[in-house]
Amino acid sequence: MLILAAAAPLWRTIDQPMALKTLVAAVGVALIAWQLWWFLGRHGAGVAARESEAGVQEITITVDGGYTPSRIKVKAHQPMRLAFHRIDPSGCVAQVIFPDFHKTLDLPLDATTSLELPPTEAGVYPFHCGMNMVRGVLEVVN
Ligand SMILES: [Cu+2]
Repeated sequence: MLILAAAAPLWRTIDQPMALKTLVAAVGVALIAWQLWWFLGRHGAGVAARESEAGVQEITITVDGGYTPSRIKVKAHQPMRLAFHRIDPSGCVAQVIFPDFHKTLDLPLDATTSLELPPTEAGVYPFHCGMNMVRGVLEVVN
């Protein structure tokens, strides 16, 4: 027959020092802040596209676990050509989507694929991978 020891409680509260509780809370807040910065923050001011002789703004974006640069600055009312150089074998980044331009581009591995976009108004135009996990921003400024 199984006899349960009634005297011993199943758990007991261990009172931790206030300093330890504060430290744990502070580390938690710091991790949340870091996570918000990592996922939502701006990482740098962005990289400006250079202009070709034909007046087309050009920039090459390396696709490797993310877009480098991930924030691209171009001038408004001028055509642009974005060249994506994909070296990441992950299927995640096999496509890049520009929702505001209704453009979807397939990116073959170890190749550079260019996307030409028409001159556009100033604004912030996000782009992302097929699953909306890897993101970048096209910043069009006057
Ligand atoms: Cu993805």
